Amino acid sequence: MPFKRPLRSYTCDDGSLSPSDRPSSSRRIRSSSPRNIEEEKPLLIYILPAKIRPEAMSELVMLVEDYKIERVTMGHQGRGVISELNLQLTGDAEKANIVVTAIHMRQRLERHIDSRIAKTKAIVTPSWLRDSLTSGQPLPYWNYAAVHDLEDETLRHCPDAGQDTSSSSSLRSHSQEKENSWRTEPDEPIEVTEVELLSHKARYSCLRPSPLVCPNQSLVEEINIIRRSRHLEGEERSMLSYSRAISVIKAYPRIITQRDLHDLHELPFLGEKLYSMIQEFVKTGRIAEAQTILADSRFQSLSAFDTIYGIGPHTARRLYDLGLRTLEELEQYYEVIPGASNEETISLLEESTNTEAAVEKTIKIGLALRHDLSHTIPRPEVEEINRTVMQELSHIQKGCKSVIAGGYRRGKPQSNDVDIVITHADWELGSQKVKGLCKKLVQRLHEQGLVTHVMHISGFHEHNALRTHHWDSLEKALTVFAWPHNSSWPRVYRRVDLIFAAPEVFWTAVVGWTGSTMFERDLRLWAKQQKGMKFDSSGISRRHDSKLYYPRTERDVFKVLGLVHVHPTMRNADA
Ligand code: DCP
Ligand code: MG
Repeated sequence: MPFKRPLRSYTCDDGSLSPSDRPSSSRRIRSSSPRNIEEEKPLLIYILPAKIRPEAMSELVMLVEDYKIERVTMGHQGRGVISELNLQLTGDAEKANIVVTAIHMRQRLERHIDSRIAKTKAIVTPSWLRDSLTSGQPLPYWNYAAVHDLEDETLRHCPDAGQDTSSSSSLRSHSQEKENSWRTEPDEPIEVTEVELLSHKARYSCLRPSPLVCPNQSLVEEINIIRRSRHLEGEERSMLSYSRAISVIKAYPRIITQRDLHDLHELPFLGEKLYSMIQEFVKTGRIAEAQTILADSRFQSLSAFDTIYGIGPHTARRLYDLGLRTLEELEQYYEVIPGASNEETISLLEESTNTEAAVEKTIKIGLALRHDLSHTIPRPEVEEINRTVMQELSHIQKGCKSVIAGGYRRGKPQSNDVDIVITHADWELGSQKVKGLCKKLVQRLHEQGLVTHVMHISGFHEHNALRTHHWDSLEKALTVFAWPHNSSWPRVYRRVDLIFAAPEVFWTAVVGWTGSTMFERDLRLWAKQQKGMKFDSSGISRRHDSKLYYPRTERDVFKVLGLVHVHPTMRNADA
């Protein structure tokens, strides 16, 4: 959990920062070479508070302080080998070797730090600090330069102590660093000017701003009941009409009242039926059809079955037709003991098939773990799962990067699962380096007791410009994760998806896995109908000659598709 404390309490007389009290640390110090810690000069870190939320600021400070305490304790207890990462916080930017900042614009930075001083420092993102602390060494700066205009200066200050993320341990040539520098920092602020370029009247949801909670959220939720019912009954066309209507209402900028009803005719996808439902809702606060559906026992059973991982509407209806009505009856039918899943997992490391036996195995796991899997995951735990997974991955392959995609990236306070998109930082060689990593990582996480089940695992297939289905072709594993018994997190089973992408399709993978589902559907449709292109998580290509595009940033993905960049938190085009 981030620590909420006033930052003043960290400031000492000499301008350095130190905490007034010290929470127990759960971080691991990586050992490297023996050294006398007393003789060492620390790297001085200045964390610029501007644009960093107070909770995040406190968390960063605590991470450094925890790390320092553990490191010193190890040294004094004569445990011999200690980490080479020796950091000291300072409250004085001028004294610092490294400035950690969430600011990306030079002019903005210079409002806080004099330009002559800024030029003499390495200016890096908060991720550099987190990742260096996780790996126990000062990482090279090339993926972490915070301010593009000061990148040259930052790279000049790169510590050669940092272990190279490629096969060589020395620093790469400057031009190569520049070539390889692309950001994985997802915490960009919302650009108001970009939001203004979007329109709630647009036909594609990738051209509309869709916040997580919209002014008409209760109307959206009422319509969503009808949408879900159509989905459960296999009425896909009707379901899509409701999904489209929901996505249009999500972007409507104010509460719909009697006076607004007329304006709704200007919006796409709101036919007569939807219009009268909205009218009814505005008048009564309810939609009768939605209330009838909610009270329907068939809907209740199908909805309950559909919550189980591995059971889709088709299977739910088949089970209902067999006379099953409740989840307890399902447990008996599948001979599952709640909370205990002894299904063998490691055999699932073989590429997944859709055989009846494989599907049944998945359902049994989903059913056995349903109580845990129905609990949503708070953001700090999502972040900690990502950090843990990446730490384990660093034992197999150095230099990998990840972005947490899915609902988390769209700003959801609680997620149903964790979607982690992973690549290698080396633009040239990264694609070779990530090949086959998915299985190795899952194997390692399984050996460490962190992954208990593998629901699905699949290898890489080439992006195909003519392929019609949209399930991507990236290496991925859909797993069940659980913290060890001695962890500070409760041992609740969590669904974690691990998606591996080569550097050249990393940002398409991130966009593809950020969602929401309707936003993705419209991105694909926009690419096809308006641009003659094919978009999916595994790449962007031009249909007529299969030319492939390799965007280096998320903004580039939107640029290639001829779209204004939509901030992740404005991509909530589903209920
Ligand atoms: N996605 C997609 N098509 C798929 C699978 C995923 O477009 N076949 C995209 C859209 C989703 C995102 O990936 O928003 C992640 O999928 P999740 O099922 O994890 O959904 P969310 O992360 O959006 O929400 P949550 O996990 O909280 O339910
Ligand atoms: Mg998710």
